[in-house]
Amino acid sequence: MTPRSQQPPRPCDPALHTMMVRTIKGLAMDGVELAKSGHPGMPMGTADMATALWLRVLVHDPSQPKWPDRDRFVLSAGHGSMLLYSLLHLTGYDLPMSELQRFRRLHSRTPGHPEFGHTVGVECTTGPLGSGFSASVGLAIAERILGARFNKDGHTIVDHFTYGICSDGDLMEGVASEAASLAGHLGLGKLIFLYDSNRITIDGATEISFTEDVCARFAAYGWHVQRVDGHSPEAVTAALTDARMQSDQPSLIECITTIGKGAPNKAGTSASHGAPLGKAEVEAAKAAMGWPTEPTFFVPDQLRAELRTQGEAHKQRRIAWEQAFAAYRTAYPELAAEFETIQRGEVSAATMAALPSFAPGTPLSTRKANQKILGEIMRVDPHFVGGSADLAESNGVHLTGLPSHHRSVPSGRVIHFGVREHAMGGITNGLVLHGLRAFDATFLIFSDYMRGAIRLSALMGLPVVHVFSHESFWLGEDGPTHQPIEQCMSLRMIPQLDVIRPADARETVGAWRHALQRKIGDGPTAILVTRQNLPTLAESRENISCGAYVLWDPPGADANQLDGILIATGSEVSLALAAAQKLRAEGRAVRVVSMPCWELFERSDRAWQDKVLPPGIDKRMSIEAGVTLGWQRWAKHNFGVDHFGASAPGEDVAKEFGFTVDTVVGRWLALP
Ligand SMILES: Cc1ncc(C[n+]2csc(CCOP(=O)(O)OP(=O)(O)O)c2C)c(N)n1
Ligand SMILES: [Mg+2]
Repeated sequence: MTPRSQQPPRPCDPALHTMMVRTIKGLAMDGVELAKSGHPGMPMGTADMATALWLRVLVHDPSQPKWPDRDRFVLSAGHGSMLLYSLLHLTGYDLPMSELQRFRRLHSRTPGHPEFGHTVGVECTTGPLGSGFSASVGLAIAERILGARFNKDGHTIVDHFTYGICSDGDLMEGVASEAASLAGHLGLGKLIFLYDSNRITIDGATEISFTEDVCARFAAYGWHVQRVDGHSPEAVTAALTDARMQSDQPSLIECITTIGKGAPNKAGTSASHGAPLGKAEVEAAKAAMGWPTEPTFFVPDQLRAELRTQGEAHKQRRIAWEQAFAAYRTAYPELAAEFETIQRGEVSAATMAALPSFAPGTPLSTRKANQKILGEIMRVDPHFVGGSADLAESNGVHLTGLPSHHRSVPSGRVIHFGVREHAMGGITNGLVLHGLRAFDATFLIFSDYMRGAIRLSALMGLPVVHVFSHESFWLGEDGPTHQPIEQCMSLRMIPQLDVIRPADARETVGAWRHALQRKIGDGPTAILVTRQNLPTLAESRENISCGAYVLWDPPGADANQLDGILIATGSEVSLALAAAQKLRAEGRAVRVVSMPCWELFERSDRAWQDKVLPPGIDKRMSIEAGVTLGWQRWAKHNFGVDHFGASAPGEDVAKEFGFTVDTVVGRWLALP
């Protein structure tokens, strides 16, 4: 098969192009009008470039939306969702007209911004500007890693492009700049962005806030850049052809456009950005392009017929790939089976079996435990990829002996994200959207820098693993700028994200076991690991699927006669244990509950919850080196840190803040 980069653009009758552009404009105007909200300007301004891409270049099969070797298309400017919904509908995805007519309505498949997993053909949730751009970089890296692993002489199984459309707002965002910088460094030749350069944002013309030379900036990042008339199908197609031939540089095609093109009074102004055009303007726009006012949502029969024919050609191309894959299966049965495992989104049994065990006794930081676990996973699982934002050693994700991803090492699965936390999160989302399993890593404090991406990993239900080290003031000398106080609790507030703060090496194994078991649709896992050593406890568990468990009961004490319960997480579990043992010596029977993961405990059944925290025992104290806000859910009394940290050795800070056995014992004894 000719490499996709060499395949010429498909021929297209200019009249058909024009008809499709007008149809998209009509659908966008009518959809927004009916919904009484939405963004008509972007779809109208980009209908030309999108039509050129979808009619002439994009390789996909709407009848098999999950075909592994399809080109990916990401609408980073997610507010222009009616563009994507129109394209999906017209080209034959399972998105009927009735759904376009329910744009932005409750339970429709056409939400305000495109949502992955909700609408067929949507490759990535977009809307927060810049995020789709960064995820696209992840998709392109994944394609390169998979190509390096699976393609063999005479058998090209993975060979597709990642295309996107981004807007002024996308390219103003830091996350896109970070991601573009890394994409340029990596030389991702199969990543191509069309930039809708309409020089309009919500507040007006970009001259009020965005006047740099974007092409020069991207050229400096190492991108191949072109500037074309975004309303010329020939110019856009030629630029796409040129871009596809740049095998060692990602491409930005700045398309000069007019927002709301076709709206006689509102085109070229921010008035067309984010509100219905209004009946009169829609009628005038339709009249100007020779379009009927009624019926609304008009699609010419001829366009439908043409697109059906094209759909058939797409299908044939996909079938040819299936045949190539069948030959591949004969030649490389093991690799073919592996490829299919990835498509199913499964983690192999071999990977689960590779998780190490830790014997009680030797003190070990949980980041070091993490390093050992991750090393084993990466060694046995060729689909596991990831890296850190310049903190590999510190985060416990430094993996010796594994090559780093680089333009000259496309098979490398260790990614050096550089100091780019937000893009790291977005790129990792893209890697997982492509079917790989992926982790990223930084200090917990900098999870704030990547929160937008973490939230999207949760919203998309992606089983990303976020490794966060240096997870409390115990990190010590770096001081309050680096000591997380509110981060752990604030991550717990994100739905679908499971936050695990393991007590020791054994619970860290449990954290990974859980993270690996999550699938697309379930959501991400954040694993919070320590800088400092912790005792590896004989009482802890390697299976934490219940979220919390009784770590220790005073020997001989009747469960119904307990004085109370200490509930702790992470590094405070061993502290709570020592305090409870001391209290026992003073005649108090205090249970210790380790609660590494709130979310899992909440999802466990009621009987288990009551067993761990019997409703009759309400003298409970939580201990966690972070804010206490929220702990009232589990314990009447709460011990934590409700102020910023301090720069000093960790032990000294702990003493200052009262995280010592004696202080905890004293606090317990002082409880009412
Ligand atoms: C991170 C983020 N900040 C703010 C917004 C709100 N917002 C939506 S579109 C937009 C800017 C619109 O300008 P542009 O991206 O050029 O799109 P156009 O108006 O040209 O369609 C803004 C600020 C957002 N979606 N995401
Ligand atoms: Mg704009």
